[in-house]
Amino acid sequence: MADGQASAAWTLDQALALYQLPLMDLLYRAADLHRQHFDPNQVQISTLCSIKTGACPEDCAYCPQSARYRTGLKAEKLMPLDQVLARAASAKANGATRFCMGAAWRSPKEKDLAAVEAMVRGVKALGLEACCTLGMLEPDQAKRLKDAGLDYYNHNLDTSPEYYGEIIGTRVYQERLDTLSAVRDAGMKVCCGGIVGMNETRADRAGLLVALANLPEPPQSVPINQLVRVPGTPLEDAEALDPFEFVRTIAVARLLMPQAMLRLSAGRESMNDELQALCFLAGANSIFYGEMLLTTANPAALRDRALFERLGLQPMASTSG
Ligand code: SAM
Ligand code: DTB
Ligand code: SF4
Repeated sequence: MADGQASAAWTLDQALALYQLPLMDLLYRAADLHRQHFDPNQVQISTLCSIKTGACPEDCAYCPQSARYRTGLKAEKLMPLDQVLARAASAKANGATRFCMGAAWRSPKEKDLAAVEAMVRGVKALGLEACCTLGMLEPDQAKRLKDAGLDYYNHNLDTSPEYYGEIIGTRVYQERLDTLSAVRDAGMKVCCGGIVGMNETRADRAGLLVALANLPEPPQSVPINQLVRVPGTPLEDAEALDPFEFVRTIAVARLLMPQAMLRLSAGRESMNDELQALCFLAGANSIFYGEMLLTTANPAALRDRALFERLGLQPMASTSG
């Protein structure tokens, strides 16, 4: 560990034992630990922008942007700089503190990276935190993004090492770990999480959380996505996850990674306010805000504002984590 205090690695059995607790005990423990590290009434707000949409060569079974599946998505070229910055300005005006730019690439090409560097500089000049998710990165590419001012890089493990091969065939788990090392070594904050609701077992969900918690440093930001079942993708008919199992996943993530920002990511559109409130109680403290995720719907800003009002939640000013 960076502070010299070796912390024991989490085991799958430990994570599964937490999952198996009575829900009230699990929630109580997660909420208690959450309060030791965060103000439980503050939620960080990020807005997503798809800077390059669709026609992706990868085969991720959940993804509407893969060129291999007929999802009816219209592919678009890289968004011009002025349009990206107009989106960022509007995200800021609506209360977001972080602007996350996503591109449907396996990895960025040279000319793409130069364009993204300019976007990062522009977003930073607006006074926003900047995050990118562009696929795999080489160490020199990570350094360039860091030099441009990028705060966070999002690259997910997506699922357990054991289940991974059922979901993605075009890149292996180790390549994901290598990208995360490049991001960490460049001095950027790591945003890394996964997806649940892909017909995986509880052991896979626990395995994902253990893999995240046991990275050389736990990620500063952990997005937990519930699969958005997009027609045309191989997972369009995946079995819906029990909402309490989703809440358990948030709680176990909080217990394994006490200091991480834990983001309630994709899937909120299909969650009611009561379920989201339970997720905040279990330790979620970050959301994507704005009508769209990358290509699918997110709750309307008006609905989220009403939710914050109902729950007495405040948007977080800015974060260090
Ligand atoms: N192409 C880059 C990559 O895969 O690293 C960046 C963009 S990719 C869309 C970012 C993440 O979005 C994926 O790793 C996955 O976790 C999430 N995602 C994509 N489609 C999703 C879906 N249908 N439901 C939930 N999460 C999804
Ligand atoms: C993450 O873990 N979830 C976000 C963000 N990182 C880039 C993306 C969710 C995408 C959901 C499907 C879509 O809208 O295309
Ligand atoms: Fe491409 Fe990323 Fe979608 Fe995989 S998740 S198909 S890499 S856009």
